[in-house]
Amino acid sequence: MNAPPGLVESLLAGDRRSLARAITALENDSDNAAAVRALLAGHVGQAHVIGVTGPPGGGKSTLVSALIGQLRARGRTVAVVAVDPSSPITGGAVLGDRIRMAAHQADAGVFIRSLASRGHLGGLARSAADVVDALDAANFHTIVVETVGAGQSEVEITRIADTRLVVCPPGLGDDVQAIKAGVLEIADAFVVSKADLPDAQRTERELLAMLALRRTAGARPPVLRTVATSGEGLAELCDWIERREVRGTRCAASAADRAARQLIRRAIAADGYGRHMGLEVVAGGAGSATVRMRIGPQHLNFNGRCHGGAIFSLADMALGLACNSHGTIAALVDGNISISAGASEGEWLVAQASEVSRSRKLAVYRVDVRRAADGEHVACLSGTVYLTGRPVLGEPAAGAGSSAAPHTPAAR
Ligand SMILES: Nc1nc2c(ncn2[C@@H]2O[C@H](COP(=O)(O)OP(=O)(O)OP(=O)(O)O)[C@@H](O)[C@H]2O)c(=O)[nH]1
Ligand SMILES: [Mg+2]
Repeated sequence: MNAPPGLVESLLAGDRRSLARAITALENDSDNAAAVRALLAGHVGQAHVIGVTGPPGGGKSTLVSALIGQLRARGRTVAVVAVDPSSPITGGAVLGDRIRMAAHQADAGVFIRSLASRGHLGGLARSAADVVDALDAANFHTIVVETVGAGQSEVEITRIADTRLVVCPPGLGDDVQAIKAGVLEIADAFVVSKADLPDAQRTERELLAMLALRRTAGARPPVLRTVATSGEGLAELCDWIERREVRGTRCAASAADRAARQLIRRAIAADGYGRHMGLEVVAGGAGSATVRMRIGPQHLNFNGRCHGGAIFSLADMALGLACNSHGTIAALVDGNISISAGASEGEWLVAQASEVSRSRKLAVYRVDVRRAADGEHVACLSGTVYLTGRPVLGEPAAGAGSSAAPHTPAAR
């Protein structure tokens, strides 16, 4: 089933209601979830995803709320997903989180969403991953995923994070053995929360001792102390988080995609024809590109409709960026366009190009052009390109640690 028309486009453009609708579709795994998932796939890998896990009542939500304040003060946008496998949607913990974080609700740079149990945990981990993708595509800089507990189930969920924080409140019992081995292995940092409580020092000592035994010096994560209620230690935690800046590690092939995205951005900026036509890149990756165009008077034919040549230009630009995104010049040897619907002035058209096949010398691409407002299919361009092997405008290939280069559609 298709995604609701325009939903993903408006999510990408920053519309919060569309984001909330997309998340609901993903969470419920509704009929159009697969289509939404597919449309989001090309737009992820930019956010820094931080998993926060630890025992119930350990101070996670208070910490996350304080962290939001710190990150906002540093100009970051923040989204939070509170995952609670144990309580139903009306359960106290989830409700409590929302109230606690309510102070941030009015801030447009903050988005908070709770995910509650829908049966088995695998499903929950899956929907948490989907929701994180939606928030990533909606352009949040930092996404925090809060999970309750400290067992294998949380390890599953925090797999989607780039950075994993394990919260250890004082007084976990006799010692910190409650922090299970699996969690110890995945932690990038430990946070001794509620450090104003008397047992905090002992908890920190025990953690350090356990880490000295269980992890080699090079891989030993730091142990930080915070008092979330007063803000103590938050700046240090935030500094540590910002120093990491690991992103996109949860996305397969993200390094190639990131390089391709950079190349595409630079290529379109240097493309005179694209600028003249008002073409804008929405997203890109290795072998894919999404380009949009708002139909203006200059795009109209004598019947007052969008000129076929303008539609071809849009599709051609998406194809050109996608096939050059690997960093080597690709020359179009055969292209066919079929136009199935018209478009009028003021409407946005979106062209999505993807790689169908690729061999050493040839690659095949398909571009779908749709009307953004209702998702109506407008045109399909299929093209075969010859891979010259030469770097795009003389620069080394992307992915080989290179920078990108401009190209013109004709040079493809
Ligand atoms: N003394 C002290 N209490 C704190 C601190 N941070 C949180 N708390 C208290 O600890 C309790 C639990 O805090 P939460 O932030 O809800 O803990 P949580 O880990 O999110 O709890 P669940 O989501 O229910 O597992 C609350 O009563 C907080 O007020 C702190 O830094 N110092
Ligand atoms: Mg909580």
